[in-house]
Amino acid sequence: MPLYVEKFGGESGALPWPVSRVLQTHRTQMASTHMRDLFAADPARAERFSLQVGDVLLDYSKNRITDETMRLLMQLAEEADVTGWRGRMFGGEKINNTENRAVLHVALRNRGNHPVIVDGEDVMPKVNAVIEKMGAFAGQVRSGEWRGYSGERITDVVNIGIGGSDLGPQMAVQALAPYRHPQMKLHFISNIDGAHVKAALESLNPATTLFIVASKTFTTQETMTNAHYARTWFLAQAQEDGHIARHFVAVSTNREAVTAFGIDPANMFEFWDWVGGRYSLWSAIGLPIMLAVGAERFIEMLAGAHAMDAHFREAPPDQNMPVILALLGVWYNNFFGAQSQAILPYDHALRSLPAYLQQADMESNGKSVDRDGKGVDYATGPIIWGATGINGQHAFYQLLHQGTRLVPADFIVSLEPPTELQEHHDILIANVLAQTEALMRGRTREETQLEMGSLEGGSESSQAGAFVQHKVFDGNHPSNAILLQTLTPHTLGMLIALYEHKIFVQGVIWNLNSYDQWGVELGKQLARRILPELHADAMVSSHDASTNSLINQYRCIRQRTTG
Ligand code: G6Q
Repeated sequence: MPLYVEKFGGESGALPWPVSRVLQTHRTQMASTHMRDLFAADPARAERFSLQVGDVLLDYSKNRITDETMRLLMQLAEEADVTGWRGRMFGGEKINNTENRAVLHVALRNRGNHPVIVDGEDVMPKVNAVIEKMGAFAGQVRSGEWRGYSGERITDVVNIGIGGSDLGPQMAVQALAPYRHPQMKLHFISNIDGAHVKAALESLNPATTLFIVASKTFTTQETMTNAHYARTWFLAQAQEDGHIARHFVAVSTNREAVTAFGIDPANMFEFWDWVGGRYSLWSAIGLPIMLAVGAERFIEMLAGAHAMDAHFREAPPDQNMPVILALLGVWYNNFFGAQSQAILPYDHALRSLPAYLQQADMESNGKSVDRDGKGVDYATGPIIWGATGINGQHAFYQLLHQGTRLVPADFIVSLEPPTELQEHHDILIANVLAQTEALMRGRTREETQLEMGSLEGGSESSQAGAFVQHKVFDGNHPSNAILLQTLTPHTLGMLIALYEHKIFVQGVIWNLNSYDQWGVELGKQLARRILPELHADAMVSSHDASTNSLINQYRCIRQRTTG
């Protein structure tokens, strides 16, 4: 039985490239092809559809593809001019056209140090200067040379930031936990819910705590409110404003606002408008990562990303990992009607990766107008979701196996065990391999009957027949296996850069500007309008009936609780 989405898929209009029509016809031809048969017919399939870059292996053989599919998808990349756009990005052209900005997170990890020109200026000297300044600062804090106002060493670092100024460093600090300084604890405050900041500060000692206020704009309401609260909390004990300099540093592009907050500009780590928030963990926004694991490890992470950049820049499209991953995503998104993409790490250290990629991908390609502001009639970025795979197996995998939706999945695995618990690791690996196999193969009615023993005697009752159906799996569910030799700063850098470039390539194929985020800006404006109305004396009536009523209910509660 065809999947629901396949039956009603094709609602998406055609992509604006000629080969799209050919791909549509090819997809119809592929409708009855089962991956099980493709594997049976070609013993070399896994080898042919696998690619190794350094310590990262991509096995994409469990996809609904043939050589012809890949040939057509490569043609799609060519017609969309992926190579040309790639050159424009690396060349510092202002491909973020709605904000008139270059897109140069690749310059932040340009370990080869070749000049990167923006507005006639090589940005590498200032990139390197900030890395050096971060390194010197991190070194002092980590060694205990940097002391708090009472003369004690710093034991806790609190990053106050949100979105791109939170998710990246938080994910990377967690991923690199085995490399962490044993006497340094990292905390992340993002939520404006007072419960978050209260709980985070509860067990901390102001005298041994360092705050990083991380905000590209230094105007984001959530971050600034939490930062002001933290400053008040700190001063309640430290008393003197002069002590702030030992305990508050800023990461921002806005020197004026940092100074106005009371942070010494000498304690400000700079980055630039050509670094998008969700691509900023390579910049000074990565300061918490450096404090946790040290400058050397941080630079190893940059070097890993640089290695993936070099691969993306140089490898031919059909041997190019980000290009292949992107095209497979487009194949399901635009030709099979798949609405989402699951990210399933089988590595506890990567448990925040799905949330990180959710922002990276959905903020970049969740757009409905093309680069020229014209509405699109084809599907663009998918819904990105996921969680650690092993927990997911006991929760949402049921839908992946037997639901009515097509959900392409990326399984991310570290081959070497992260601990000495070898048996745990063997079980983990056995599970991920079993899942990718089961999703691909499924289980036929016959196999199910044999397993249940219900074929014995030659016939089955209609009751038994119906029951068998519950245990049948269609299979043919696509997945990629991304295998890391082991999770290190270097492979983490490669992995993140792999996804960044995948997102870039998909943006090119969907003809989007992947680097603006007007939806986020709207949220920043709207709440500011409602905020004063929450403590207005008179009933609020300037919105729609629902919003008015919700505001007024809150006003009543607020009046009651604040007297
Ligand atoms: C990322 C987005 C957004 C941003 C946050 C925080 O690409 O622009 O998630 O990172 O809104 O912004 P600030 O760093 O300016 O506080």
